[in-house]
Amino acid sequence: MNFARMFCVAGALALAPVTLTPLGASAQTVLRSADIHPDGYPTVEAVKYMGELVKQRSNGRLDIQVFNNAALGSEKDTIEQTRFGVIDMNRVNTAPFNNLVPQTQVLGLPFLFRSVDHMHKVVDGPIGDEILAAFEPHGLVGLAFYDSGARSFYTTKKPIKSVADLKGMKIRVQQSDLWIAMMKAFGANATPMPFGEVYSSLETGVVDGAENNWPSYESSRHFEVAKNYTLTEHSLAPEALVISKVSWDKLSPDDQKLLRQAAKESVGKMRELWLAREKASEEKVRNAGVKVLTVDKTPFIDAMKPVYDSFVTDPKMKDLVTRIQAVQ
Ligand code: BDP
Repeated sequence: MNFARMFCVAGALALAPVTLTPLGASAQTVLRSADIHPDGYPTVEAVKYMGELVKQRSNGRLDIQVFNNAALGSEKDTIEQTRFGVIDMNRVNTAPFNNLVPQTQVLGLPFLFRSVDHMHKVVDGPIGDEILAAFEPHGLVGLAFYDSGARSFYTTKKPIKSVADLKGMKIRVQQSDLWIAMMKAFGANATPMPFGEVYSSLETGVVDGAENNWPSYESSRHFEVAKNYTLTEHSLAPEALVISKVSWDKLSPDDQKLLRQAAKESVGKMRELWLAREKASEEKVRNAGVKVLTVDKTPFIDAMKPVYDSFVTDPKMKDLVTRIQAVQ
């Protein structure tokens, strides 16, 4: 009896913010969204596009304001702020979420996806939704995955022509244990740091190299100081778009639906922009004199066995990897 009553009270309280939040016809909710990339970068433009959709469909009641260029801080910091509702939304690569939401690690596993098409099929299907749902216990609601192309190594002095060349090199990585392990397995010394510190670290020799996709290599101007780009294409780790659970819970179920739908629709737009930007960025850096090297990927793939051995251990992770591999 008492339990039943407690349950009812708890249920009413849980519903209270949703039903009683005064999001009346005139109230306006502006969601602040963080991104480290500059204007024109596909992730930034995709979230702006999503903002247009929600504004239109809510008759101006809902809006999204993108604070890009790392105006709200580095990714690690903005993730924390988003968890606590200081920032409403965030677009970040999946790697900085790896330690917090272990299920996201699977998307960054080296050489797991056979192609971009394979990655799309996985993130667009039930596995993608399952990983998005895994953010929720950590104060975040996963809305969508965006493309991030393939990541490859770039170095300041010695070009990487084989796995052996990576031995002892200081390579900047994103702040994720999985990525640190990957560098170790390649024989390199992983140096985790925020993206904003990479240019000067390359320039001053704090690191010998880093790794990223064409658009980030270009927009960050890392190509000016690290001119050897080796097409290892070791990971297709996508970007994630999340909203704070605190902000989410203040929205009505209808508005939550509207946001989810607009986020999903922004994915198509993002992919279009991404394809064009990848080409343009590659052309720009090649014209700037970057040396692009191709390698036999087999030794790089083989070197990643210890990463799978230590990160794909528990049955759930194993099952996730098997299901991803089975997606045709
Ligand atoms: C870019 C991602 C960005 C990451 C950055 C990095 O879009 O979210 O911060 O790489 O390497 O490709 O830190």
